[in-house]
Amino acid sequence: MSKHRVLANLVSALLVAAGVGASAAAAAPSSSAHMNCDWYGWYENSTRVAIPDGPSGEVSSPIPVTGLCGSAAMVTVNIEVRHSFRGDLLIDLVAPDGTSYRVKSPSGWDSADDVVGTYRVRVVGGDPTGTWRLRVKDVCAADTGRIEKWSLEF
Ligand SMILES: [Ca+2]
Repeated sequence: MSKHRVLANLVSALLVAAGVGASAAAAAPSSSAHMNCDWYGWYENSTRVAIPDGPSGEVSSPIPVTGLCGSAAMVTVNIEVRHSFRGDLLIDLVAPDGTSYRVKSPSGWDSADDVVGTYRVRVVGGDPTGTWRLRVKDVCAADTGRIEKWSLEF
């Protein structure tokens, strides 16, 4: 086997190991199911939800996701939470399969208001169809707030 051939085989094996072969196959629509789905999706829940005060306040806001092709490995989460002491807050993104991904940890030193920002969350690849949830916990008494809105981009 030539040196060039060995290299080609190695690259091919690495691509398969990295799952590139699988996604390349998925990227070439061959069935009608793939023709009725989108490769990009933006979903929002703008229903205001009050966050019960800590130390054990917890609330979650759902976003149902449908119509996406392929699998999700990275999700962009846009969050607008209004709160008078954001260090109280622990925020997780919960996937349809129940796996939770930490978006923000609480901090007793962070006395600023509000959590407003965009977070890139790496998730275990899989079918993104189903109900995603933003779960917000308030771990300390006194200050309160609400989820104003949040959205997901795939
Ligand atoms: Ca609180």
